[in-house]
Amino acid sequence: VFALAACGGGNEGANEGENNEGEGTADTGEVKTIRAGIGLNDAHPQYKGLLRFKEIVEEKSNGQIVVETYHSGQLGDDRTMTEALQLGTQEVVIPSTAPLANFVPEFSVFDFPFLFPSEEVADEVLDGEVGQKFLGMLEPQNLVGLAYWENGFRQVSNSKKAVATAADFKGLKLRTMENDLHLEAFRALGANPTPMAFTELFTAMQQGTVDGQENPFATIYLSKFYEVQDHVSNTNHIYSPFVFLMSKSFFDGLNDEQKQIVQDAATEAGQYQRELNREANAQYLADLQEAGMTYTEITPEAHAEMKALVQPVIDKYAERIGQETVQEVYDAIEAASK
Ligand code: KDG
Repeated sequence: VFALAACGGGNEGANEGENNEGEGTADTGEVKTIRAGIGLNDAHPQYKGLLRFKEIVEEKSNGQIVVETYHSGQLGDDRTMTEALQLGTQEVVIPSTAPLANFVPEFSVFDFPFLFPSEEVADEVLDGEVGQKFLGMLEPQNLVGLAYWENGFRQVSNSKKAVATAADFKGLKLRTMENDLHLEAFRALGANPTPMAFTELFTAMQQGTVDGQENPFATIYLSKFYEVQDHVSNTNHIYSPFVFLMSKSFFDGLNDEQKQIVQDAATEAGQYQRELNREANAQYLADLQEAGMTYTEITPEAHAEMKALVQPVIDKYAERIGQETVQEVYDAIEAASK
């Protein structure tokens, strides 16, 4: 609707002699529209962060860039929306790194189980040199990575039994994100995993196609998974970053000032989103128990056992990605952990 509204306000129709109204606010005349989509719903900090992005961009661009926000997979799931960015039919999506690894395999490294020891270390690595290097790998895929946001530490929930040790994964039908490493890691733990888009997950749990899933407490609570799940454990098995992506063709069409505006807004809104995400985490866990789920804490010994079981999968993917690249990530984590 907005895309053409102010088109050519500067010169076109100049010979008609009555076209000067409305000039002055806009120097280029053209209003650009960003359609931004996410899979999570409008209660999630990810959507609140997206609203903040909208606010900043619209204000700083004096309305020259308009942001339309879509949640709950209204525009598709992570994979289809990312493809839409490549085609130039959508401008922004904020997927987890896991489905993004289907576009740039190196991103799998961020989904290595038990990689990041804390959110703060993840921030430092992702916002630092190494994280930026990975964002650069997106360009040949027609994608521009503007910032990392946070999905967070993932936790297993299910409708069958309390998961306390690795042995409890045996036979559990778990939905995973569409990512081979996730699939293999859950197989190594003894589970029976199925890849599926987030948009199909609630129904799959409701109908019993899967017994459970894994997502941060925020998602489990805000997506009301407690209505169809009985048990949750702090498996903390993977820290999921989000990547704020923009279509490269759209980004290239912005002038330098506009590029800076969207870059700064993605970063600033991301910091806000991370804060919101962390602040509420403890509360979400309490809310889940309040809603009737049993909560099982994983002991350090059980964590160590899980880690040993998935190590061969990590080794396999480290080989595939390239030891040197993986080592850079390990070194950055070590440096950030000091
Ligand atoms: O908006 C983000 C979602 O689309 C997705 O990335 C959430 O972690 C997620 C999942 O399990 O699919």
